[in-house]
Amino acid sequence: MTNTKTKNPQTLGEFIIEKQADFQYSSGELSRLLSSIKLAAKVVNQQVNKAGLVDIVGAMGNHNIQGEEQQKLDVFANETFIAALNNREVVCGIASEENEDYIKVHAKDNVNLSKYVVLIDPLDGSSNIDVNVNVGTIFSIYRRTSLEGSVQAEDFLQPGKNQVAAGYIVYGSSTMLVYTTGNGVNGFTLDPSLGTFYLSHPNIQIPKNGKIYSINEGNYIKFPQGIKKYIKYCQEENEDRPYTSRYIGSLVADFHRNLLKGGIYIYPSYSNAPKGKLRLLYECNPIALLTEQAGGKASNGFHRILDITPSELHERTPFICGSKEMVEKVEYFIKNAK
Ligand code: P6P
Repeated sequence: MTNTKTKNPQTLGEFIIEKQADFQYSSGELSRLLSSIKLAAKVVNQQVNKAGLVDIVGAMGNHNIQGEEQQKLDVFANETFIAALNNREVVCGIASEENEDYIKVHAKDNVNLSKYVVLIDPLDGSSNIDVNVNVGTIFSIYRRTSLEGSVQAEDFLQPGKNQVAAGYIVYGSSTMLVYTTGNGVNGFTLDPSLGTFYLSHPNIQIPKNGKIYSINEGNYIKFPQGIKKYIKYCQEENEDRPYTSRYIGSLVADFHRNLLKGGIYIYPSYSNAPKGKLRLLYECNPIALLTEQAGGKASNGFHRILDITPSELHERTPFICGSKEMVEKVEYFIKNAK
């Protein structure tokens, strides 16, 4: 006797279609865009999951525009997401951490009516691939601002508050796709046997406070005074402290854990990285939108990340994001550092 009470969990495809109604005058274009990201996520997941078995691990010998040695899986992920977005003509432009300049997507009949641009970090944390640590893909979607013709730089250089959607895929013990279109944050877990993402974490809310702090303490001596004081605050025997230090070296994995359990991720500016290390457009802005949609906070220590107007595609920013009260505590220490 099957238990008719247990409703099948909703698939990502069903959810995207159902939520399409959230968009006034929705033409279904954003739904098709999100579906192409879903497809690329499955293809990349397949390769990430067998990275140790096929000749796809290990540096390709090339260096990306960041000067970072490109792991083969980086290149594969980048090409997979670009192809998925290109082939369905759902975007007019694509920017990627792996590409120096943005890509103009030309429709077959040269009339590209798509109104969206996508920015991606195709495989964040990729230096962890060959040691089997979680990696992730981060994506950010805007409506173009230029009115006609090919996509322009201005379409990508928008403040993060203009994003129409943002999310990530975390390839880990299970593979999850977490995203927002401005109406809350929802998480979907891939059933690899069916190749289907199912709604597993509806309406995610990050706890207002937490006991996990994520920062590369190896750089402690170079940190600004306020950050040093906050780290010492986390380690004090007092009230609800000491906190737990958890740092994987993969933003998506560290953020995902803090989103579900409460916590804070910090990549500050310091002597070696005067503007921090993380990229504003395709790492910090999408994660900041998810953070705020889940009830948390994301700043550069002084200003809301989503209010920053970028001046260049690959610009960096100091990044502090997670549980609201923890971010506010760091901001307090930064502002009152002697
Ligand atoms: P570090 C990965 O390269 C990344 O962009 C983030 O995913 C990660 O949190 C951070 O850099 C790690 O940087 O300097 O601590 O190794």
